[in-house]
Amino acid sequence: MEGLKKDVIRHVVSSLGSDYASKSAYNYYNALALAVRDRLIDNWIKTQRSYYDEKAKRVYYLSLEYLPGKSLMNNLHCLGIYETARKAMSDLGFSLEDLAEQEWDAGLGNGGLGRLASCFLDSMATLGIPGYGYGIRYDYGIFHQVIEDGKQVEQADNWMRVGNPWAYERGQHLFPVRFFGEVKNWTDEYGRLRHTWTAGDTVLAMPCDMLVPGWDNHHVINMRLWSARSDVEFDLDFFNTGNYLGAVEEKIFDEKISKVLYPSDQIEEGRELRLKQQYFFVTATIQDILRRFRKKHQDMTELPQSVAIQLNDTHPAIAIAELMRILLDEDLLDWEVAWDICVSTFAYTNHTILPEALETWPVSLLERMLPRHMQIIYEINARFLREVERVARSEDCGQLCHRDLDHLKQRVSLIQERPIKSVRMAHLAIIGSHSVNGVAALHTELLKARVFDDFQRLYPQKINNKTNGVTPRRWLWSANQPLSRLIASHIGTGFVRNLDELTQLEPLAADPAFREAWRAAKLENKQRLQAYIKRKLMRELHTEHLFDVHIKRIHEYKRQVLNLLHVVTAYNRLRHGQAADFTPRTVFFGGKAAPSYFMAKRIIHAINAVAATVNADSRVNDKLQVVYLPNYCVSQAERVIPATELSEQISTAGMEASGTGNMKFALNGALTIGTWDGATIEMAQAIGPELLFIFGMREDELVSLRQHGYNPMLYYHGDEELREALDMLRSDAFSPGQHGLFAPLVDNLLHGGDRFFVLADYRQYLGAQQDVGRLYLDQEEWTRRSILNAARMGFFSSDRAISQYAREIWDVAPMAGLQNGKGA
Ligand code: CJB
Repeated sequence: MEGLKKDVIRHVVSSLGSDYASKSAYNYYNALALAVRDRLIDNWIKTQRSYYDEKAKRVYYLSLEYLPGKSLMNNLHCLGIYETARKAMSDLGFSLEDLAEQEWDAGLGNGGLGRLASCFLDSMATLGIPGYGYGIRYDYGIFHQVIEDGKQVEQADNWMRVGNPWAYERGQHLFPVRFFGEVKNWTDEYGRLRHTWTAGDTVLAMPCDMLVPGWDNHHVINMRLWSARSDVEFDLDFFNTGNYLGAVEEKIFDEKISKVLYPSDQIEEGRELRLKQQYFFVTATIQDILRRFRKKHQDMTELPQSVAIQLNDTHPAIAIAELMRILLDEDLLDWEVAWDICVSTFAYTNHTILPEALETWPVSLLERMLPRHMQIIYEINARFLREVERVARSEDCGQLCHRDLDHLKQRVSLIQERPIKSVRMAHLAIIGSHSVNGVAALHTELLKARVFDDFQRLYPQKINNKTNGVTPRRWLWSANQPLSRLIASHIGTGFVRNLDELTQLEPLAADPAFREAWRAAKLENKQRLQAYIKRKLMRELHTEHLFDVHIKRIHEYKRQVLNLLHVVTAYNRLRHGQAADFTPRTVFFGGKAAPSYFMAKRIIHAINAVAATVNADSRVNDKLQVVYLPNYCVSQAERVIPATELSEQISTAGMEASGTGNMKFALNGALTIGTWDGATIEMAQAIGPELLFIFGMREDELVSLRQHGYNPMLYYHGDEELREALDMLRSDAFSPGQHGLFAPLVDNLLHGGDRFFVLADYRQYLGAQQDVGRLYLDQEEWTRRSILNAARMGFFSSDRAISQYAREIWDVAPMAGLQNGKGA
């Protein structure tokens, strides 16, 4: 402890240039972070060296998004020095919790996809998998959300303003990134046509490394994020003629590439800068991968034995064309050889079946920005369509006439003709990869049967499932110390590395003393949340209420509106005196809406409007409260999830690819009210469906309802309570003086087809909520179920998921000496 204290003081003085006596929390947080980073860097260097020494096959995880959140507490726990740090900082006059508040969340992602990437890096580090995360170091991450007059207002997330003590910026290792220009043809000595791309513009990519430690194992992997740097400092001509701003203009323009994360989430944002971001990070990454590979290899055909590249959704899919370009134009390989290398190296994860989220890029844009890549994509497509024809003709399917073949080719082509001629990035990713995986069992089945059914017929082995998981280090151990300590006092700490060990809790569910201790841990977390809400929102929570939580991105398919209709109905019953047996509850909502997503923003407004009315109504507000948590982010989730008793997972069946929040809640002992969707299905199977509150129509039932003509008006006319709730929303009951404010929401349900079947599931949802309320009154039974939920969550560790990727897709083994998680 004395060593750590000395290091912190030294950093306050020599790294931060401050007087250690000034006791600024900001300085002491930074100094502590630097002292912790010092303790990681030796192991990081040793880890990197060991990959070379052992000729390890490396995994590269390419993702345009990461959501690490805050690093301090997690890193202290991984290093096993949390208690030491707590005491050291207390000796220096600080509470560790308060210092940790100084850190800004690294919010380099939108939601589940980015957070999954961060969980996966944590698991690779813990399992000893030689892995790297690659992405972009955005200067501005996901916007900061404030709620003003009930509406979402976006503010810039200037997280870099105060510096980032965790990152190493490596300004000396720059990689060139080229755009635009033209392609020249030439003939090589064997008479083969060759191509050279001469670029128009060049930008530089600078690596920033963030160290990701494993749990208690000395294995520290790298998250390498690229930052754009101009290759011109000043244009001296402008400068000399006195045009100072003109002189820096190009520099500013170039560096714009890594300026800001696109805040869209599963909605189309086909902007030129976004494509630039994708290519910028992809080419820098591929250059870096090949630089490392070429240190030990000359023969490029050995690449797939040394390198596995996982594409996190289609955002990095242009990597396939980029690797082809390098192999063809720089290494001068033949097409077939280059293509085999590519397909064996790449694998692709799909995260959504929402049609509006499947990326396409206009051919005209690609031709201009990446002319050589567009040529390569055309060639990939031509060869692929010939192969489709060959397979289709050779198949014993007599019914396949030419017309069908033409349709098949149109459906699977990399190019879609309408509404504008574009490249389908998912098709490029499928064709250029040896593995395509979905992220939960139902999702993968839907990929096979619906979205990519043609590809499933063409490549029956390619599509496979890897159900998502979450890291127990952050989402149980670090976020929920009261519960973790209780668990550890009964079954030891092995569960942090091997989550299956939680099954040892099962017999304890029958022990009244353990149940009481379990409830005490929950209450402690509820009180912590209460204190936080009081500080941030100046609101007093009732900790004896059932804490019912719906936090995630705001999206119509996630159906926050269904939850809101339940709240309005409960409000009406209470007002009308029809709810004598109502179980008091506080309903929390939280989440960000894409700034360009009108309906999602209006939903936030409606939630806040209902909250204002309900909370101000003294007839009901001792029994029902609604809280909107502004600026939902990773660190907020770490506070809220441990305090949650009811987890809302109510997406339209078939629409949520997996969900990972669902896992975090159950792991922390919340019971789930949910639909038969995503990974909630597998959770119900693992836990026992009777221990969750499952309701609503299943995916196949919805398909059939749609086919037979779904008429939301029937539900409206047939259900008095539903009608009352919708009429109130449409009137100015929640928006005094602003009649019609929420009419778009209601019209969308009643006259817009209710694409997400909110009305169809309303009545069943109400029934399930009633069951919840009843069960909550029986605290012993509720606690028993809560314990069993957590005890049966072992499968949903990201360690299990990463082990499957490593074995079944990457063919990568943990580093020797780390298999059992022991440090070298
Ligand atoms: N997902 O967060 C995103 N962004 C996308 O653009 C597409 C999907 C989410 O990915 C998670 C991780 O796989 C899933 O759990 C979640 O269902 C999905 O919506």
